Amino acid sequence: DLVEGARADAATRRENTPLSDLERAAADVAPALDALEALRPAEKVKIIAEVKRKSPSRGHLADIPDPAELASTYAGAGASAISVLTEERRFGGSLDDLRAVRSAVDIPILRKDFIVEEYQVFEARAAGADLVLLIAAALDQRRLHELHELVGELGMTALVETHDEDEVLRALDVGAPIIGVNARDLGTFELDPDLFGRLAGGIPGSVVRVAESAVKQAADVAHYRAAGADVVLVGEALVTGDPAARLEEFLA
Ligand code: IGP
Repeated sequence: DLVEGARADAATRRENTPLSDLERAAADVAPALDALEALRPAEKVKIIAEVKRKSPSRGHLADIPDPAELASTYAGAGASAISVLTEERRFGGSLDDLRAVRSAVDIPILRKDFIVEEYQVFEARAAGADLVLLIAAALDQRRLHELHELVGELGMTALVETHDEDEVLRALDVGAPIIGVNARDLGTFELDPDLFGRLAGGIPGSVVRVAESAVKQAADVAHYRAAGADVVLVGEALVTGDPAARLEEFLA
């Protein structure tokens, strides 16, 4: 499955780059940007724009030969942060993509992957990430807590992704400052655009609420906003169209 694939790929990278090297690299890069500040609730909805080539549910979306250029376009069009899918097998991403994006923008960058080990968190920081996705469904509570702590120790911010009420409670229990609700079930790939609205009431206003997935048009952003989203995370709709034009519509 997705988690085991990500774990195996991390183990392969670890053979070339031991954890001690990564720890040093993570200490040498510029400190993480304040993602919480960048995503703080405001009068207008904010958008995290995603660099996404393909997905297991949707197949090929876009080639994206130059992720740095796409990220610059996103930043120029008003994105508050950039999400970079680094999962290679099913999403066609890489840490090279994240490094390229880091060199191009000065807004926070989210490492979007199936993160289950400390090694991957150090990789994220060494590559210049400011935010790390932690998927509650992929982690038991102890792992979620440990990885969440490490993300904070490295100066980054976690975005804890949830898909039901119990996972929201688990995210709150570890003190997640940013909680996402993914409309897509990562087991069945089914979309439920109303899930965010059902779960949002259980997320206190002191936490940044992120609606993830299922935005096709501006009305979908408005729908999430009306349901309480501070931030909306959009991938497919941006990479399959004119990214700047779409982003501007979504932010209008
Ligand atoms: C973006 P969409 O429907 O706009 O392309 O979705 C993002 O929410 C989605 O890529 C995503 C994801 C994930 C991918 C959300 N959580 C976890 C991989 C792993």
